[in-house]
Amino acid sequence: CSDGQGWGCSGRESKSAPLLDSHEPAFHPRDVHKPVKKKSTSELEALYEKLKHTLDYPLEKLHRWTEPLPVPTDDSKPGEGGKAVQIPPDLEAEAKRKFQENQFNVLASDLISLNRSLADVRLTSCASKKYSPLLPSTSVVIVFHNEAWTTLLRTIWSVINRSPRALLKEIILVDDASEKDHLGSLLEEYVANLPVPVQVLRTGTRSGLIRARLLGAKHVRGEVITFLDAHCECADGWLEPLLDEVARDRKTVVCPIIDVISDNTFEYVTASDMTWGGFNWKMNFRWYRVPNREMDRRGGDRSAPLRTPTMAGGLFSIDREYFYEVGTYDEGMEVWGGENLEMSFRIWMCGGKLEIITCSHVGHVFRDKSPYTFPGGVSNTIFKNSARVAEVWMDEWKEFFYEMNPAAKRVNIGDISARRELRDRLGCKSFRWYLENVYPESQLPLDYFYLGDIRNALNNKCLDTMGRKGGENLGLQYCHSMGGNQLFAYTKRNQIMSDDNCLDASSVSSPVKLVRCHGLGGNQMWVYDDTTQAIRHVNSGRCLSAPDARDPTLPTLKQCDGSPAQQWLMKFDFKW
Ligand code: LR7
Ligand code: MN
Repeated sequence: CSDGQGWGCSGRESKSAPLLDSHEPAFHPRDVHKPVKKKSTSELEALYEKLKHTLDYPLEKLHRWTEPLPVPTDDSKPGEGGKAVQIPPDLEAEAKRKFQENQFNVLASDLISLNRSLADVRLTSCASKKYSPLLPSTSVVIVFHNEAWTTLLRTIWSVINRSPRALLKEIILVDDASEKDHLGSLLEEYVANLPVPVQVLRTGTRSGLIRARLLGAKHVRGEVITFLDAHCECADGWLEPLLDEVARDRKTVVCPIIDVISDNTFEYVTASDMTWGGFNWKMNFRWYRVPNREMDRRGGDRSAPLRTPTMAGGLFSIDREYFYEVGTYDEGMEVWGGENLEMSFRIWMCGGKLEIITCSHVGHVFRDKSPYTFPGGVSNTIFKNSARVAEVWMDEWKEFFYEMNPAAKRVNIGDISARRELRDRLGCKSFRWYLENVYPESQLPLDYFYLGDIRNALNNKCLDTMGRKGGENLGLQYCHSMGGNQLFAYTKRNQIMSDDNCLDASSVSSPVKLVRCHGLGGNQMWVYDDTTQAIRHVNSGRCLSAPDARDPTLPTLKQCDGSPAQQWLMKFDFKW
C-alpha cells in the first residue's frame, strides 16, 4: 500500500480510474485497521451471558466491534472540519448556474474532499457513554434520483470511514431511474473498489423514494436496516448509539440528530438536541421544541434517547425483521412525502417506539426546493400520499387535513384496503391514543365543536390568518371556502385555533392576535353562543367584532351589543 495509488490496496484490480480520485487520501485508513483478535466462541458466550439481560438479540446476531480509526485531515482542501467553502469569484457565475440542477451548490461540494473531516459536535455527556461490545450489524440503504456525484460519494465515504467495520454489513444503493451518466456503469465500477461490499440496484422506471427503499430493503442482509438520503455526512460515532438502542429493544426505531449541511457553502452546522418531530394541520412534518414533559421523563439528561412523535423520514435505523413485522412502507405512495408520518404513526400505534438518539449525528443537505420532477404533479402526489396516511391512521382527525386542503378530497388515492387490514391485523391503537399519550402537545385538538371557516354576518367576510406568523394580527377577508388560512377549530378547551396558533386578545384596545396556543385558557379563551352567534372573550367579557371602516381588515374586541358586526357564522353542525 505504499504505491501512493491507494486503490490497489483493497487487493482487487481497479477496473477503471475512479472519478475525482485526487479527493482520496493516498491510502485509506481502513487498511491500517488493526486486525481484531478473534475471540473464541466460549469467550463470546461468556461475554454474552453478562450482557444478554440488556439485549434483545441472540448471540448469533451480534458482532464484536472496534471503533474506526480517524481519517487523516487534508488541510489543503476547503471545507475541512465541516467549515464553509468560499467559491472563488471567477467561479461564482458557474456555481449559480449549476445550483439549479440539484438545488444545492454542487460546485462547492466538488471542491471538498470526499473524506472531509467534521468537528466533533456531540454533547460532552456523550463522551462517557458505553455501548454494548456486541451489537447487530447494519446494511445502509441509500436511494437516489439524479443525485450529484460528490454528494453521493461523500455520503458513502462518511459511512465507510466512520462506521465500525464489523457492524457495517454492506451499503445498498438504489438508483431510482436516474438520467445522469455518472450514475450508470461508472458508479458500479467505482463502488466495486470500495473496502465494503456495495450493491447497486436499479428500479428501472421511476418508483419514488418509498418503493425504491422497499427494493433496497429486500436485499438487506444485515440485522438492522439503516436508511440515509443520498446527500448526507455521518459524523464520528454516529452508528454505535443507534445500533445499541435497537439492540436493547428491537421494536425501537431510532434517528440521529440531523445536522444541517448548508445548501450553499456546505458548512456543517449542528442542529439542536432540544427539537423533536411533530406535524401540522397540512400534514407537513415540522420540528418543534422538546416539551418539559419529555425532558422530565429523561431526568433532564439531554444525552438520553428522546422519544419523538414523528421522524423526518430520511435517516433512521430499524431492525430488519421488525421492519417487515410492522408493515414496511405503504407501496401505494409515490415519489416523495407522507411516508415519514405514516411510519411514525404506525410505529407508535402498533407497539413500537420512535426515538432521536442525541449522541448520534448525521448531516443532511437541506434544500428549499425539489430538483426533480413529480410525474403526476407535485400537489397531487403529496395529497395522495398524505390522504392515504390520513385515511388509514388518523381516524376522525383526517378532517383537519381535508378541510385544510379541500383539493385533496378530489384526488384519487387508490386502494388502501391492504393498509387498513394491516392496522387491524397488528391490533394497532387509535389515533386518539397517539394524541393523548405520545403527542399531547400536538396542535390537533383532542375534542372540538366545530371545524371550518368563521363568517361575519355584517360583511360576509371570513376570519383569515393571512398566512401570518404567531404574534401578528388576525385578519378578515372574502371567504374562499378553500380551508387553508380560513380554517379554524373551536375546541372544547374554548380555543379558536388555526394550526399552530390561537386567537388571543391581551388588551381590549388592540386588534386580536394569533399567538402560539398555550392551552392555559387566559387570553385564548372564547365562548361561542350559537343563538346570538357572538364570540365572547372570557377574560375581558367583550365580543369579537368585525372591524370598523378605519381598518377594514382587523377584527377587534368591542362591548357586546348583539349587532351583526358581532355575529359569526360557524356554518356546519356542532359536534357536541
Ligand atoms: O422519486 C424520488 N426518488 C428518489 O430516490 C424522489 C427522491 N428520491 C431520493 C432522493 O434522491 C433522496 O436521496 O429520496 C431521497 C429523499 O429525497 P429528498 O432528499 O429530495 O427529500 P428531503 O430531504 O426533502 O426529504 C425528507 O422527506 C422525505 C419525505 O418523503 C423523505 O422522508 C426524505 O428521506 C426526508 N429527508 C430527511 O429526513 C432528511 C432530513 C430532512 C428533513 C426534515
Ligand atoms: Mn434529502
